[in-house]
Amino acid sequence: MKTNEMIDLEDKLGAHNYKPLDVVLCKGEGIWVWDMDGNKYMDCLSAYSAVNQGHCHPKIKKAMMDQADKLTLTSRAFRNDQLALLYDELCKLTDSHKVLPMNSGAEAVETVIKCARKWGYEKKKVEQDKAEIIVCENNFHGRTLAIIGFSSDENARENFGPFISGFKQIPFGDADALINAITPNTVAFMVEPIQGEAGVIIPPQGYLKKVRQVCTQHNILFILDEIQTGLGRTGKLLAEEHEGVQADLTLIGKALSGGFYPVSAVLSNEAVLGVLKPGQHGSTFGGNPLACAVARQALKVLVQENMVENAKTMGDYFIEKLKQIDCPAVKEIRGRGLMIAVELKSGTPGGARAICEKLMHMGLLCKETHVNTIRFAPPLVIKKEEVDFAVERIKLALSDL
Ligand code: IF1
Repeated sequence: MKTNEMIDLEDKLGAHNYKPLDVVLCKGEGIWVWDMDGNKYMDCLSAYSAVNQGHCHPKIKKAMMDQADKLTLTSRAFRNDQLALLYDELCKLTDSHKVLPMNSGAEAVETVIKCARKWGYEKKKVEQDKAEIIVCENNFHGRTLAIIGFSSDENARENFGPFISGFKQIPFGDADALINAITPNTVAFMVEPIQGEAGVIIPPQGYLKKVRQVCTQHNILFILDEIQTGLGRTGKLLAEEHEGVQADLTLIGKALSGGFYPVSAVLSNEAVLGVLKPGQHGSTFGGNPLACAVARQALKVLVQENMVENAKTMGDYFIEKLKQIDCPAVKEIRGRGLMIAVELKSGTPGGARAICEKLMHMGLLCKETHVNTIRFAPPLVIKKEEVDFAVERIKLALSDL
């Protein structure tokens, strides 16, 4: 089947809940992907940071194949020989004490909402059904009904109501706003260390430290959603390390499997996750041996191949080179590690999407977020000369603005 036939068939039979670039990919290796016509592209999205280790990493693939030959799924009615090893390796790597494995990021977010509420009623003695969780405006935590209920993105919420109550939004980056929003019923504050979908919004230095203190002071659970920022993306294993804070519950997903399989996890401790008793939460695939084997190897290669350090050095270099581009249409260039955004001035003809389409024709795949911001998030294995490849093309694509 030809490319345009594939596109037509996909558009005819598939729901249009995405507006993808018209590129039909069929192969991936490292930072490179190929389309059906043999054209090669640099992937500067990494499946929204789920492919931090690079496409089809051979060692993760081997771990998946080997495990697939042995045992893939048992349900949690029985134990398996991969789960405790993943727990042990995850806890050692992230200084956590208890893990709850799930599948998608949104499932991990739903899990943490349930745990925070249950902890609130049973430990903090909050009045039944009055638990409040504070989140930030312009958050992105997933697409379930509970989660979009506390989204500030109209497009993500419109006509999906009625929503679940018990959530309060405050401005991102403002610790005083958190203090003012707290009531005796507040059980948790959940936030992304850097807001991804909002356009790589980095909070003021000291924000995470301040909100950590406020949560401790008011006996409120501090929840960090590191599903996108975690596992090396910002140049640290977890973005919380930039401020030396530790959340009460940390969410990871995406690159936890290196893009081979949906794997997510809630990292916490006995004091919080201990509120869950048998039969009170779970999922068919959560913690399955195939997911655990893949996740264990995905974590190993991340560390053994120094991908976190590379994200830091290559990210600094990428941002430095981008800032040298002299383009009047650019409003701001920002990022941390290899989580980078170029924001165009509002009113730029064609907006960010037009630049993404131009870059596609130059062999670079990236994604706009909202109207004027382009995200650049290549796999963490990118080399210096490959950053030069990207910057050259970005400069060219911006040149006639
Ligand atoms: C889509 C966005 C990114 C996330 C954070 C939880 C989740 C995500 C910080 C939920 C997922 C994905 C979802 C995907 C596109 C992508 C995305 F554009 F939607 F917002 F990355 F920025 N917390 N983000 O970023 O994890 O359930 O998807 O496994 O929905 O289009 P999930």
